[in-house]
Amino acid sequence: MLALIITGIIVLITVITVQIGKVSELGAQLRGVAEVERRSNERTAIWMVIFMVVFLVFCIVSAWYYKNYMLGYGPHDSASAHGGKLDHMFNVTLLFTGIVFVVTQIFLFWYPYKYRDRKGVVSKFFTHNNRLEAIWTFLPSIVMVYLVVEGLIVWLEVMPDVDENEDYIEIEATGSQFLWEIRYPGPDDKLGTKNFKLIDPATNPLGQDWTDEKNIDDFHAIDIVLPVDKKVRVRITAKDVLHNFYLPHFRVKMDAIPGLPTYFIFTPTRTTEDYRQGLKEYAEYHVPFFEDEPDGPQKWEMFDYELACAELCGKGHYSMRRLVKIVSEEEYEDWLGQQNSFYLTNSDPFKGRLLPIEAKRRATELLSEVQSALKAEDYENTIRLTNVFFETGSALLKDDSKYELDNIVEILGMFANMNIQISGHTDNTGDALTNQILSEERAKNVVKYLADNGISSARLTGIGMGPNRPADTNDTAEGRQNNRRIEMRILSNS
Ligand SMILES: [Cu+2]
Repeated sequence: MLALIITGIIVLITVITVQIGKVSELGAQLRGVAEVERRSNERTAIWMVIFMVVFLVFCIVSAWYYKNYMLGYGPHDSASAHGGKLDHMFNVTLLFTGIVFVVTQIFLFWYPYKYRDRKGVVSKFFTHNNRLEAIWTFLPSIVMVYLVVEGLIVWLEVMPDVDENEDYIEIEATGSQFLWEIRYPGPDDKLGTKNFKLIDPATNPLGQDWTDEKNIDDFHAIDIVLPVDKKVRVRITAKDVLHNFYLPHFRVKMDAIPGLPTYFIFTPTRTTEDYRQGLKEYAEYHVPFFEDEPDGPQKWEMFDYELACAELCGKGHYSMRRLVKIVSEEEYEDWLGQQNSFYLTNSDPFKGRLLPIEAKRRATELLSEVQSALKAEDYENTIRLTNVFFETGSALLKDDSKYELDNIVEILGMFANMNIQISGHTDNTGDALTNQILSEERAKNVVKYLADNGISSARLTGIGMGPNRPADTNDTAEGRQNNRRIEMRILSNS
């Protein structure tokens, strides 16, 4: 029905237009063609001027009206150290192009009016004018040179890479259809190497090379969390097609290209909370965030910085959103403390054991334990070797015990006159004699490892204590676990 009515209206309008055309044709015949043409020219010329005025007023008023929606205006202040410079560049460019736009529009419509067909008035023709040539060559060149030079200066300020010894945080963003994977370097502050051949969507989505120690503590994050006022270098890459790493509030935008890592360096200068307080000043942020919850939180309270993909990368392109949270240094440290290494949580063959990278830290710890044991009277302090592991029910050392044992070898090298005793302990479950033998064998194997690694056997004693010296209760699983242990005691150091 509606289609029928619309068709009817269109037919009617066509008929009316044709009829009006016929009437004016008849009128023209009556008044004379020349007169009709003159009137038509006059009308068109006036309409051109009217259109120009309305159009320019519309452009300027709408730009002014919508300015708070543009980056760099109203609530959309830059939240990064370099952002202001880019905003300034955009404004300078807008100023020049704006002037050129307005002036050309005026000329475009004013001249058809001024030089409309009038009786007895003839246009002036000239073939060449040096002054005009000079003006329209030099003026644009000066403006262009200014824009290019200023642009280059800003580029050189914003884009240089970080210095090796500078204080900065490096994170990595990998784009893929359709999500951003964010990787942090973990406690060692270093991102591990990757190899695309190692990518396994389930267990190793980024293709991290687990033989690189730097990878062990790297963690993956859902949101980007960063401390305020700290330089950040983002490694940007992609796994499938072209994406674009875009942080509008920080004026950060860089292509993510498969096989060609790019980067962007920026310093966030305003925390999320601070930015929210800024938005609070604007009426358009004083509306409910959820339309159906008039008493719910307001728009400014719910604001979050965001990461988007600014490359039309496929059907799910819109879903590549991640939140960016800028927090204080303390909040950042807190958050870091809650993150778990991807390796440990997803593909950990060490499960709860010492990792090579932690073993290094343990070396310092062990050394300080030895030093405080040396200070104690009669070397009373025994040192528990928490990272010596055996196969279940066996005296066979596990491979990953070597880190702790190598640390002891090193310490015995440092204290060349130190003699030690290694004792094995068990819990009280099972047969007492078996336990006694097991503890002896375990202590012996530790001693053997140390001797095999260059420590004179004269400096080493190994004894088995069985369950006779419990360190904890034997009534709980945890207590028994504590009782099954290897200890080291310093016998002499002279
Ligand atoms: Cu994308």
